[in-house]
Amino acid sequence: MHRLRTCAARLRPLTASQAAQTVGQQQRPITVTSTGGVRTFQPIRCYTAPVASEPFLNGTSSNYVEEMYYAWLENPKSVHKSWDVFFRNANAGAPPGAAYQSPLGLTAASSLAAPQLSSLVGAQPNVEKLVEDHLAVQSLIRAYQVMGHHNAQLDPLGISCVNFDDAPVNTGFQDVGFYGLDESDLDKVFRLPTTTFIGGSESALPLKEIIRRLEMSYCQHIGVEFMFINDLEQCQWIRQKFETPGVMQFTLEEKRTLLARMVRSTRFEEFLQKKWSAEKRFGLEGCESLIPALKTIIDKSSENGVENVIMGMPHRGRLNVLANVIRKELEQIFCQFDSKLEAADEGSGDVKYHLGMYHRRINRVTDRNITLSLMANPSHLEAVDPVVQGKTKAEQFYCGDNDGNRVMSILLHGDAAFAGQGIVYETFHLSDLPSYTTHGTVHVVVNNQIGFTTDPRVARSSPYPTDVARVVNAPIFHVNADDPEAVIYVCKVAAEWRATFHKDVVVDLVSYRRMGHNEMDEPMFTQPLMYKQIKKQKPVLQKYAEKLIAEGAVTRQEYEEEIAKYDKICEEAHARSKDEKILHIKHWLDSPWPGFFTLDGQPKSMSCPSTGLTEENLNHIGQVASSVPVEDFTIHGGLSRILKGRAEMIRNRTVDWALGEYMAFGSLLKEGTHIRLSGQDVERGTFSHRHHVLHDQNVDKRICIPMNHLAPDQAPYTVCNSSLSEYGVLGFELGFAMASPNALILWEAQFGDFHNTAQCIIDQFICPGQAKWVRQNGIVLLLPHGMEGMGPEHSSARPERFLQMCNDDPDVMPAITEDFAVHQLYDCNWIVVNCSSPGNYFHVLRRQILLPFRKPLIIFTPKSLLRHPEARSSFDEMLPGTHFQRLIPEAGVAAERPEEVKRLIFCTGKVYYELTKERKNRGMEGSVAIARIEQLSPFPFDQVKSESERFCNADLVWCQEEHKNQGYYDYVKPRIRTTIQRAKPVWYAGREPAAAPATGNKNTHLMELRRFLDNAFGLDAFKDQQ
Ligand SMILES: Cc1ncc(C[n+]2csc(CCOP(=O)(O)OP(=O)(O)O)c2C)c(N)n1
Ligand SMILES: [Mg+2]
Repeated sequence: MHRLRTCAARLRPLTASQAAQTVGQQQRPITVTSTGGVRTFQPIRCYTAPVASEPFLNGTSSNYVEEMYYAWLENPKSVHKSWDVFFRNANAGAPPGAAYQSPLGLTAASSLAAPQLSSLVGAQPNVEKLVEDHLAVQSLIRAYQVMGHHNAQLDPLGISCVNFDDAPVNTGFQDVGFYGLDESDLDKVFRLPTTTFIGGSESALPLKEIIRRLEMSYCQHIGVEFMFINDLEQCQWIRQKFETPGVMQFTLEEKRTLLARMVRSTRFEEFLQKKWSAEKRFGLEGCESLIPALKTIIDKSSENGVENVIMGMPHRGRLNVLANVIRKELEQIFCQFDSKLEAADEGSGDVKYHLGMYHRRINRVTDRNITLSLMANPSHLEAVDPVVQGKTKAEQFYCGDNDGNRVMSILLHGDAAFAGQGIVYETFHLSDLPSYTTHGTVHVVVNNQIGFTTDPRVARSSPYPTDVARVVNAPIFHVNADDPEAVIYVCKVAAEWRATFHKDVVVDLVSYRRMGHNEMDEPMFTQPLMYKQIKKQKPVLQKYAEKLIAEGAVTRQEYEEEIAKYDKICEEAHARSKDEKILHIKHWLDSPWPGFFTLDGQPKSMSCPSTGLTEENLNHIGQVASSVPVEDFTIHGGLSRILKGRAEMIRNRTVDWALGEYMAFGSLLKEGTHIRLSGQDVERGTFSHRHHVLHDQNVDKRICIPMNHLAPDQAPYTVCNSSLSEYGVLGFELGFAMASPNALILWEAQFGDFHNTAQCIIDQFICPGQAKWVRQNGIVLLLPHGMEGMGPEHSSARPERFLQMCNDDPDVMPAITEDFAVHQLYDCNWIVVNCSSPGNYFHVLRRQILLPFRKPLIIFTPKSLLRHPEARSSFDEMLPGTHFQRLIPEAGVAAERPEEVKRLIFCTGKVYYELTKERKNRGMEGSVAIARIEQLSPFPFDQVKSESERFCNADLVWCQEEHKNQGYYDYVKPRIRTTIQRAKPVWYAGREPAAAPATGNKNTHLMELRRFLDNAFGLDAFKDQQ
């Protein structure tokens, strides 16, 4: 082995510097004219090792020679005789230029008898020409591998507008001149490089055959895009899959299964069209091979050990996928077309082509159990992508599937959406991150070459709709969807790729859309020529059936029977569907939580136990929070001080914000609840207060997460800095939270205002998710918020937006029952809180898990309060028996003689501290009471009522630091008014309405603060408004 390397190394050209030293030895370049133009070769006589000083060796050719050399070492007969002689001489130490000898016995006479061999030696020992031609062939092979897909016949309509601009593809017989070859070379035999598999068991082929085989591999109905992948093993793997002669052979059984699947796919759409021709269904016509494609990916993956497949897809073909891939009962699908169907579940429900589904069944091909789920999704194209990934990650995490061998995701896309939606890119960028990878997703694009009414020519700037996948080096298999066997083949390869490399892969089904965007649309308005062609297009099922009948794989009768069989299944299901009178959305759940609810889907109780902890427990968690639980670990000096500070607080039985969070997380972990905190820079915390991951100052990548050193039987704590994405990462965490109710999943925005780049996840999933899809979710959003003079950015987490989307009625006073607080939570669509103390933050986090149901929780979190000396809580507020306080009533001087209080100020969050300071400065502790509404929604009607009744002679003020058209005012005012039966006005003290969330000028900020504090404490301030 060593000898081989040394000898091969001696054959390498010099480096540039070495060449410079020996430049004097160089000879004049040789110029060769060929059909491809003029080529110049430098006869580099500058090798230090005399044996390698051959005129034909330059940088590129030496690679070729090296390859020959290895082949020769393995078997001297595998190379041409001339090489054999050359290597023998070189090995024997022949002087420069002398290693080559014209091989004896290969004369012009023998060349007549063996035309192929003669071509190598040719008219004589023109070794340069020999190497040149071999290199040319190598380049030609490479050209096919790189660009063969440009010439593949991918478009069933033959009108593809994929534009490769200035990238001409020089392949085929007619273009050999480009490589310096000519027609007379077509019959010459060339040795194949190791970077191709077209030879099968042959190591050399005539040029003509090389081209034919390359055309077969790269320019038929499959276009393989992979040469951008910078991993040799992966490239070789793909080459082997597509180049090996005869790889695309199908057994008779496989062909018949494929035909049966095509029958189901096609006849399902036809059945729906026949029965409900005026209903939208976003049919699959024109891309019917999607169904066998997905089934193949699933079969293959099941064969490779996958037990759970989580899928996300848009509207196109969704009903077909539900029926024929997930195997939802047909009557359940058909009954949804009945407009008289009554909804059995509370909530809005959703249209049929958005609902999700979960099904466990036996895979008929592998005879193994497989769970298939299709995630419910909104109309917003591609929004479900990160959600699917998060759910997949969670399923992998909870079953200990560290490499994604048992759980996988499949994502379907439309061509326009895949290219146009940025979330696709964000999702791809999660695919290889340690805390976010799902170990490879198979992406399938239904590329019908149109998006609604828009041509790809104006819908994207890249040649293919799939180019976005190149950023993660995912191979892309384009395939003509009118060739079902080619489709099945690429799907097999895609599934194998995922199982082998655990990386993403894309299948691009190049197809067409037979109808309009939906079945009522007229496509000829906008795509007249395309649709003229489509009208002429023979349906793929018909084409494939005719092919198989012609081959004798099936008889016409068998084919017709298959159709009749499926039509009968549909008819019978349709008859049964008429008995369905009620639509249960819960039958369309994509993520059931068995065991968490009662059998009929209700919470097991309607109460929430105390969220407090024992003193011992608080002390224990506090100690972990203020220490480094591993040996020989050097932390930063600044961090040592922080930990000392924590220890001091624990000794004093108090917590600040970071410790409050620690207590909540630590205790839940000890109780067996998994916690995952994700977002940008969450490990340390944007404001450097959290420090959940410690870094050894001396050892690279050595980290310690103390929260994972709490107890041997604790649940794991995952804290992970995310990519710089909100839409993708929030979607991911939402998906993660779907998998299990026994986990606290939190996403933290760097600053609260950044949540708006994830607005789609908030608006379409988090806010209405349960109403649309009867699916609960306990995700927590931590949104730093506060007007601290930092300018219009970074100040507001836009509480007004969250509050505007709460489903409680501002004008109806609810009946106050004993378990009102929990009932209210059960009925709401999400919980919105703004805690003013670390103790209350601690409680609300724990309550999130101790509640018998799950609701999204939005927490506006503080910035300056993280270090505010007054924003601390005593252990006393966190002991057993204590709870989250929805409203923190006035407990100071004003509470002693409430009837003498002139003003009751309601507020929330940080402004409380500004108000108490101002009240103290003004000496108004006895005349002004301040109550904090900690849980904004659902609104604590009961507690606001008792607080306002307690201070019965006080006027009422809502005070906020946000601008009037922002913040909480519009939400709280009508609710306070409803509570007090509109007996009094609710005055406003806060900033004036404004377009921006905050001023960029510090002085203006302070002036505004002064002004609204004056209003809040000026007992005559609202006289004029009365
Ligand atoms: C984010 C988003 N923007 C716009 C739309 C409206 N819309 C619905 S389908 C569609 C065209 C989708 O084209 P493509 O992705 O190619 O899927 P196809 O319908 O062709 O299968 C558009 C623009 C949407 N649903 N989501
Ligand atoms: Mg499309």
